[in-house]
Amino acid sequence: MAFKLPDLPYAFDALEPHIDALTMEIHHDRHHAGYTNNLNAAIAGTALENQSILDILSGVSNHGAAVRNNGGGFYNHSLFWEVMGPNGGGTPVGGLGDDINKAFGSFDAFKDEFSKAAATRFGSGWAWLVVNENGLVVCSTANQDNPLMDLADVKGTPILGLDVWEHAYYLKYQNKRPDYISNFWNVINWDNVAGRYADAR
Ligand code: MN3
Repeated sequence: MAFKLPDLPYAFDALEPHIDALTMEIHHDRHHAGYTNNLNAAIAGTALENQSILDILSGVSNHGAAVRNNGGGFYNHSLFWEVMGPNGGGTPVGGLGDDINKAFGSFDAFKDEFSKAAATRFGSGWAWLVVNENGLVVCSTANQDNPLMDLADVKGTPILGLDVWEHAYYLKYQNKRPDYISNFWNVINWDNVAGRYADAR
């Protein structure tokens, strides 16, 4: 198997009450497992078996829909689990906090822009904070696309991502996506995001 489903780095109930344990279990053990298995099936016996996920995504326009959807799903969820955690929330400190203030005016202004990107993504997709040649930028993508893909409208290195597929919140929040988005801020692991920012620069 080329790619392996990463373990969830905390217990299913670690993000309660903001994200419920059953949603986390189904999301990781079924959805993320499914993307991983389907990615491996899509690349089996091809040259992509020997490529990193970053190389596959950066050339994804050359591959089929199965690689695009499942390669994105594999990568996006691997990032998503890590940028959240128990005892999360608050605001980023150090260089990332300073640069968010510079790029967006304030942390609250950044929060509004990111939340709006998540709320207005029609249907299934993701909201992102990325680093690119313009600095820190907020964007969103449809389905399992992401800013690492050569076909993305806004390209860059994602350092924070929010899954706004209904499977990410429907059990607890039903149709109230804005409530899920506002509670996401309570579970962000800013140390992980700051580490990704340092690596990306
Ligand atoms: Mn998902």
